[in-house]
Amino acid sequence: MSALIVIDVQNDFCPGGALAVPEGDLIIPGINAAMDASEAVIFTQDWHPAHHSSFASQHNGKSPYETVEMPYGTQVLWPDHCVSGTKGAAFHTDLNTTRAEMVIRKGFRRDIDSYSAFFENDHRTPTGLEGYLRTRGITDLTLVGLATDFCVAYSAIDAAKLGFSVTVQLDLCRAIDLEGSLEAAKTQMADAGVRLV
Ligand code: VGL
Ligand code: ZN
Repeated sequence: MSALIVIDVQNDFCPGGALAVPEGDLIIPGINAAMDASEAVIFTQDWHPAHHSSFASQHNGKSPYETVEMPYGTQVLWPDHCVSGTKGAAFHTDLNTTRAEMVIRKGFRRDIDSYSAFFENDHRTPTGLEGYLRTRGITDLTLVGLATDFCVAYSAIDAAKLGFSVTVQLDLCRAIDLEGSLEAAKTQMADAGVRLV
């Protein structure tokens, strides 16, 4: 069984949002169409408490897009975004949510970020999505959404490592692209056995 996984199509990642991904809204009509043709549909939602440790505002003297060392490794600092319950964290109103059978929220622990839909950034703390997919008998995943080089790539690589058959549909994704991060992410996904189409 296959599933479409729609990653983080939220107001804050679309133009006008706090961490806008260029053209982030342009992929929405295509994602809506892809849902019609999918067996199962699962959404992810970036969902941070106020004062999340990935926010530059929580680190003295740091600006967005600088990095800090966290116990789990290097962390890029972001503008405050996707604070749980706010309009910025809501799905974009153009996104058709009627087919979403499961919404997996991530990044809700203050001290650890979570790009991947499967594991937090320590690569160990599970979100529960793996168990959900396995108990439903879902083996084949197509990932679309935002941002190609962060949440989509981390999710795709973890899914491939877990043994799922993974496709990323690049025309239905858009990237943040910090210092070549898009090209690096594509290489890492390909190396992990992710099919890029
Ligand atoms: C994301 C940065 C911070 C993403 C989430 O959805 O790609 N990027 N939080
Ligand atoms: Zn985030």
